[in-house]
Amino acid sequence: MTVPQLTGVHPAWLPPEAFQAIGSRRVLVLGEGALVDTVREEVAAARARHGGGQGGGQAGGQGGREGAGCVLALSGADGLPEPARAVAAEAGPTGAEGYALARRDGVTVVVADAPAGLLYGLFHLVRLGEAAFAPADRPVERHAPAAARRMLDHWDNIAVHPVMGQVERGYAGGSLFWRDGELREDLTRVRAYARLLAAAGINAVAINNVNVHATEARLLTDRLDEVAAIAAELRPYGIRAHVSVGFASPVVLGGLPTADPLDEEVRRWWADAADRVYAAVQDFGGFVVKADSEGQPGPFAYGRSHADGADVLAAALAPHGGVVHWRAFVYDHRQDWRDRSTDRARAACDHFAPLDGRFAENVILQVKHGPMDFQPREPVSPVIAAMPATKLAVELQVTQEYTGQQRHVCYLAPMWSELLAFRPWGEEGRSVADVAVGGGGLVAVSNAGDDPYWTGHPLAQANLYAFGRLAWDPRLDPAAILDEWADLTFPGAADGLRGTLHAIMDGSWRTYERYTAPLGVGFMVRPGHHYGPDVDGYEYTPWGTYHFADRDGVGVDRTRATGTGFTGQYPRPWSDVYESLERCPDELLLFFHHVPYGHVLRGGSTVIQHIYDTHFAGVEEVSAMRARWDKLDGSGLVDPAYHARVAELLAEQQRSAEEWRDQVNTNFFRKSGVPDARGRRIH
Ligand code: GCV
Repeated sequence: MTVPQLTGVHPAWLPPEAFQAIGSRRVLVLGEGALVDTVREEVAAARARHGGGQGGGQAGGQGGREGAGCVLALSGADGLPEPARAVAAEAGPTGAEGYALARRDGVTVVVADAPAGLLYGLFHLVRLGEAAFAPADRPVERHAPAAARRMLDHWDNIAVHPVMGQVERGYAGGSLFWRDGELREDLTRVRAYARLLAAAGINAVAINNVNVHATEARLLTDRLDEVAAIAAELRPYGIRAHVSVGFASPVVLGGLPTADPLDEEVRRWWADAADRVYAAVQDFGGFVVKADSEGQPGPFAYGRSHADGADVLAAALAPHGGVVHWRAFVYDHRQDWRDRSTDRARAACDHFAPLDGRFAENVILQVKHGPMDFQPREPVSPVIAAMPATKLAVELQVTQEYTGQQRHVCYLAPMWSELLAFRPWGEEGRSVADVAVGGGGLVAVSNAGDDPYWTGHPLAQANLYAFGRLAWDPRLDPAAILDEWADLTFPGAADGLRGTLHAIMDGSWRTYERYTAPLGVGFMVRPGHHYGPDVDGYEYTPWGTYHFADRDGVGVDRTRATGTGFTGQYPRPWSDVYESLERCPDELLLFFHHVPYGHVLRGGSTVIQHIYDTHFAGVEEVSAMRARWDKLDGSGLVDPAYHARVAELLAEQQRSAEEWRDQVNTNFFRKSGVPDARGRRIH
């Protein structure tokens, strides 16, 4: 294992300088195992660059700074030196991925029971930098991830899809894994990606799109060596590979006449497929399945339930310890817009809640965080509260499909943090984070690609970092995560940049919401690619994504009293809060209620005036973000190319925000006939 070196690619949150504190000291690494070797290699690479020492002797000896030293050790390792022994004894068991960190008698110590913990401990030291070696003793701190699985899903295709391209909803160039139908010859970048992910706390990656097309289906058969090659690059950083599979694989790949999950031959086919995969990749994570959704095949074709469907894959994976991520994103995408009784928001709960308790132990039901589809504002999905006897994973979208497509700054950690802290059963009950960490963990759609900055917009790196950190600990403060990311990403300059980064990024999700989607209305985007405004673009389509705006009012009546009854899918108190026009939070009003434009919000404004005000304010906020960034020009705090790219994207964000403002305001002015109370220009 060698630490990957890339040229021409931005180092994101692991620039060489981030290893200065470790690399300039004498470091002792003790223990056996592949991930311990990774730690050793990391330390050796840091030392080679920064002139510290590493060896089998005592920490704190020659070769580094006088009196400095560091021990990274497995708690059961031979020859554990005194400070590490004492820290291990005081810390007690650290678990499979946890570690303890302390500083005693001038030696900084990380101890872990298992190699993965040591790797995460190393990255903790990287985050701390010099602070890890401050002269004073540091009491023992124990760290362990909240969720056992912290996963990224890639929507990467092998063969370039005629409409969706190489990466579906990808805004960061091509796939890190494949190019034009072939596995990339040089996978160094995949290893560098794994390294970044491990430093953020991720430990699982699904490598291909959940929409499984003909070429990608073959990852289970004659392209299995590609899975093995990618898995080999992820493994040194503790990341397991998972693969998205098509439910119809027994037919498509196996030539069977059916994919009926209750058919014996089908069950055998899946068992053989799993055996083959594990023969090639012993630490394979499992399958991800999008079934009966947006044209993907599924068990409904055979009159079977999704529990039956998931079970056949689960049974195949169980002997190997693998899991099935079965997605709950099931709805009718061929809806008749004239039919007001069908409500896409209801679909996942209607399909899955009755199956609670019927899924096998190794099935994880992967639920999008909202009931629709990653809109800038949605309530939490009611499925999260409706299936206490099922392991649930909550799915987030790091790729910014509906939040500016990595052309707009939109720091998503505040949104995720808010929804993870939401308590579906009220203040006394468990939170969304509790459900996820006690169940299947957190999953997100990745925003990374072969772009030189990894994520298209350089500042979108913060979203990838923040997802990993929140999956590790959902209670982390988004602003503190931003500091961490900035300290690592801009070594030596973070102090000068912090104010600007917070001013631009902390509130950027709310700013985005202001100039796009007011009060929980979603999908006012251009159909297909989903960038830019189109107020009625999805209004009369089969996708079930409506706002029902007319000359009198706007919003979707999802109440039990007069609407689709969706509010009834929530437990109390939210079923009552959302049902009530008076108690429903303003930001979700139009998600739950259809109201006249003159309806007065809890905040005191009318709905129409709120639409105007927020759209003007959103654009002003973008102008302020831009002015702030421009001030950095020539400051020496940011590399000029980085600065230029962000500046260029902010200009596009401003153009787009103005377009949103003008289209949304004009549309609602024309529909309602109500002028802006402040007389601003509406076209
Ligand atoms: C991978 C939305 C996106 C699709 C995506 C789908 C999903 O509908 O627009 O591109 O498909 O979600 O999550 O499966």
